[in-house]
Amino acid sequence: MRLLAFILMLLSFGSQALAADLAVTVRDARGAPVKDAVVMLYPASGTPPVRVAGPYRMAQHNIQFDPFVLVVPVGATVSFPNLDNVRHHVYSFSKPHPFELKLYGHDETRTIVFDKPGVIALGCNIHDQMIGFVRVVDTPFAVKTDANGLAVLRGAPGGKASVKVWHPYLKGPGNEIAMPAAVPGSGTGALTISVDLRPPPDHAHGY
Ligand SMILES: [Cu+2]
Repeated sequence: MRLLAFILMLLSFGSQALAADLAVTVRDARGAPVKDAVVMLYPASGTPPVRVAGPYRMAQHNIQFDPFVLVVPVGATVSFPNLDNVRHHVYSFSKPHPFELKLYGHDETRTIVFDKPGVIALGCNIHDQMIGFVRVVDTPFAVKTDANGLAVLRGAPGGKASVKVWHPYLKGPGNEIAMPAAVPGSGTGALTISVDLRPPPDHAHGY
């Protein structure tokens, strides 16, 4: 019994020592924080499967998509509730999952299952100023930056990794950049990434 307890203690110590957090700050070329960037971590030792939990929701509210960027794991079911008193007609031409939700009104909702990783750019046929994105990720370590440009990836295995940063207006192939990173064996590591952004597109012409 004592031996078992000892082994369990070792195991729990071991798993704690091997996982850590990585605090990633994303800044633009002028050093200002970049919000709504999606930071994704891929451990060199292998990426664990994503966990689909939810609920995942992309609302239409005040004639805008809310949130502007939604991060979901591959396989997620996303609802698109209309909280406005006007009708919306949500669509996407994006390759991973083109779709169209024909005109629907207040308090109605529709759901879509996103079964491939990638970027889903959203628009509304009625309101050109409505722009939103669903970033479908294939790693459990993916977080959107907050107003301070900060995304904390929690419980990642220590060791070498690759970090990708995506933002809808980031200059780079697929609006994304990738770089090597190291996750510490315990505690919290820190990484600052600088990105170049394009100005947002002219909303009057849609996306
Ligand atoms: Cu609309």
